[in-house]
Amino acid sequence: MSIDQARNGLRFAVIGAGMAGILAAIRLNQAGERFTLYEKADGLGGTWRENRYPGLTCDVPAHAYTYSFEPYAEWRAFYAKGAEIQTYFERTAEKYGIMPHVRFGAEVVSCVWNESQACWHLGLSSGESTSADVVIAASGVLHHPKMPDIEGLDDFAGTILHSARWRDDVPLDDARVGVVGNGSTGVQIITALHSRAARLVHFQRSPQWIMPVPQFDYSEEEREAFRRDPALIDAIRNNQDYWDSIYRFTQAITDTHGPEIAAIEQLCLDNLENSVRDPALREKLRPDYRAACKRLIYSWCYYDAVQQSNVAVERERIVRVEPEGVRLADGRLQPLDTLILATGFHADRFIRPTRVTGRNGLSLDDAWSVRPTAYYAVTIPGFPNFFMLNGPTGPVGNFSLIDIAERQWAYIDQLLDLLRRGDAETVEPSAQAHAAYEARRIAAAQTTIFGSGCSSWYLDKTGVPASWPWSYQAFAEAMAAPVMADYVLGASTEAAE
Ligand code: NA7
Repeated sequence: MSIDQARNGLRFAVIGAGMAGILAAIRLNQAGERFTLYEKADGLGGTWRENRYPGLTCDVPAHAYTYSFEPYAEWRAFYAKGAEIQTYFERTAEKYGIMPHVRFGAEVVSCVWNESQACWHLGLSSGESTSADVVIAASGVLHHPKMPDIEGLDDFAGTILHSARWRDDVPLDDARVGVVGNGSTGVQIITALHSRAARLVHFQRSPQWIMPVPQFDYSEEEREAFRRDPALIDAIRNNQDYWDSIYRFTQAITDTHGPEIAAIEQLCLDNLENSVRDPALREKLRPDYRAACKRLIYSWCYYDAVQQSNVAVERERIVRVEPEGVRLADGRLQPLDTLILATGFHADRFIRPTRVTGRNGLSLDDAWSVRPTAYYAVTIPGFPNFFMLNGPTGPVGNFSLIDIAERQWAYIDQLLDLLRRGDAETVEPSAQAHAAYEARRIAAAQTTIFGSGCSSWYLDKTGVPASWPWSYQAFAEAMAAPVMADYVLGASTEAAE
């Protein structure tokens, strides 16, 4: 097989048409590769297609939450709304010509490695099957809604729904609305609904650290300036203050007694003291765990919202849901017409429930029986030519996952070059390299702020923080070049012959 044949011969399957899958598809298209992007839903956008709740906003500045190669002059505000972000992804996918490669309504239910053919066999929910030499799993992290373990949810006489399963017929205007949960989602919903609901109750099991951030609109003149001169956008994206704040943030996560985390805590505490007038409400809203242990909430208007006369913060424990509303531990009933469950997601599924089976019949469920894991968040021993974007143990936090995915793609692309050149037929990390990485990662993760004693979706089921435990710069360095010695290369067909 010549080098050219090797380069043209690979067939790629990308699973998931969200931010990361679109990125992979664009890069594969630019490289002239043969690929199909499988998407179980009828549209692209992933989390931005799925989440449509009022107030949905990305907590990363809009100009930083874009692909590096596709700046966008049209953002209407510093922090963009979900619908705008969805439009951005749709436009970008169109512009880069990937739509003809997307198969919508095509859920991949199984991926099985075929040793003799050295390729993956994919089963679709339609019953069809297909094969690919390389699988890119870009199926997202937060997409399996978590229902709370509260008794009586089915008994509620009004409308009840999870925030990620929004419906346009939900009674909100002049209604009595309850929101359970105060992660980013619950907080954003409260800020959007206080001016619409007759009464709004925010049920909080644990108060949150609220980081004050500026929000402002971009005027039409500013957008016109961005259109004329994309360098203005680059200046925002590459703004040193912005990057310094990210570096400080990851420093804060990893050095739990350092000045960076102390500064974040002080900023949030000052925000609470200065923004909330009523001392009793202030105490209700005061967290009793370390800042950034859960994902920090970035908000410019939450404290304003909860001080409106029609809004109540409820810290009493929920006992059950009854037909008329929510019954609390002290016996009170909060009567409601609508109950919104902003109770988060099962963050440990990744590509599952797709059944992935690697070498020697090893299932991903078995490989992940203790916790989901991947070597440097990208590759898994026993699963050759299988690459994850935003997979387990990758960085999470208040920064752009687009940047994370782009760096991961640059890393994957270097491994793909081995296959393209015909240097190898398969590539996967060695079990030893992965075990050493995971041991180092777990040891470091336990000392991060995420492991400082709070519950959150950042923790795996054993209580260990599931994410990248080192600095942003360390991640950038790791992604710049794979350590090839840590990879096992399967002989290429020609080499074997
Ligand atoms: P999160 O951040 O996982 O928040 C879920 C919230 O729901 C959190 O406040 C939980 O309280 C609360 N919760 C969950 N179960 C219950 C029960 N049974 N009773 C009361 N309260 C409950 O989800 P989000 O959707 O807000 O955000 C997820 C990510 O999406 C976010 O970090 C961004 O990355 C985007 P707890 O804190 O556990 O006491």
